[in-house]
Amino acid sequence: MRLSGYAVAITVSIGVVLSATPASAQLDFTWSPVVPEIGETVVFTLTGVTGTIETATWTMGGIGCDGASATQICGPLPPWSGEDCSQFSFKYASAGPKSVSVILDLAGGGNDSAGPLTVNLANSGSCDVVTPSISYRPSNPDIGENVLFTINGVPADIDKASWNMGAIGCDGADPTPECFPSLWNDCKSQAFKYASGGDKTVGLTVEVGSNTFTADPVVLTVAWSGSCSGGVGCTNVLLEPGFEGGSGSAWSENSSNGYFLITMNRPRSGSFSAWLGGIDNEVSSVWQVPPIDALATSATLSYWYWIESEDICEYDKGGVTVNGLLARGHDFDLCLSTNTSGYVQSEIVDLLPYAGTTPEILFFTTTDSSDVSSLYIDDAILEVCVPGIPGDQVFSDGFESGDVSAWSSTVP
Ligand SMILES: [Ca+2]
Ligand SMILES: [Ca+2]
Repeated sequence: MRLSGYAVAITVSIGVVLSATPASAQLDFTWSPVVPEIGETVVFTLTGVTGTIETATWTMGGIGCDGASATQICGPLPPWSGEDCSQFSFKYASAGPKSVSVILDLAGGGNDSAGPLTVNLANSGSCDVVTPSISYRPSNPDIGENVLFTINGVPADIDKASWNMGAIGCDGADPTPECFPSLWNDCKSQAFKYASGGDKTVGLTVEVGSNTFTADPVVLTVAWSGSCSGGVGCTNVLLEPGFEGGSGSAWSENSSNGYFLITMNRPRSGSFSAWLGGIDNEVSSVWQVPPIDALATSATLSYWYWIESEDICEYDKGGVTVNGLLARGHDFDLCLSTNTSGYVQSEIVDLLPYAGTTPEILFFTTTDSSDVSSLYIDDAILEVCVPGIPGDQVFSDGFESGDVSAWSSTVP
């Protein structure tokens, strides 16, 4: 009897420990990383859960990236259905202390809570998604030709861009240039001239906030033609290519409704861009007549554009004309399905056939009577390359030897 009695007593005391102690004293949570950055994924993990979670209601102490609510409920409804609510991820949109607590509804009607605990967010990081990638043009450069590399996928300001061009450049140029932003340079592009031909693997890391992001390397092939010593010099012959002079400056403009077209509405660089369209029944145009040197070995126009339209296709148009002729491939339908949701870089217009002239380069839109469309233009480049060697050698590119292919490019 006494032995039996002891046994009963032990059983009861164990039972008290396991089930009679209030569960709320046991529920807790941890998070990782301990001191997260803005925009960094913070994983909260519940410990001491004493049943099956039906819903977990988190009070985050601050809103999340993309406006995520400061109250988050993990439960049986989408998008949570089927998820294990013992873990929960969140990205904070701001720095400083966040008072975090959680309330659980448990299967069978019980509930439990933990917190508040303070999560201290570091004053660094960003909600901006940073996925840098590299593009470049021209696609098949020669030795000594200017290659323009562009960083895509980094909407935030870059604090530093570190390149590895994969080979030495002309004049012994460092193959690992670094760019720190200035008033004139946002570091989102980098020019380089290769001193040799062959395949070059180009790498890039960018620093945004205190984070470093690495782009996937790209391989470009430099043709074994051309040379650094040829002394080809290239310049952008457009004045105010970023429209930073505002209206009434280097660009001529005309709006059928009498609007100023160079505005501060949607700059890609600096403060200004050209805003064409933007109202119904409008014909907008901006233009320049830049000189293209008679000795040019290349003359290429490119620009950044943003299509924003509420219309269906076929009614609102935009594009580029050269001396009044539509540039092939640069005539845009401005409509819902061609919206670019931001600036994109154009293809190149080959203007070498205009060497020795001052062609009129014109950007335009026309809109009809309903459903408005806009075409924004910024950062136009008409890069004209001219040999920088004495006059008696300027035809050494083959013009005099009968190879006229470089001089007879198709008219846009
Ligand atoms: Ca600009
Ligand atoms: Ca329209």
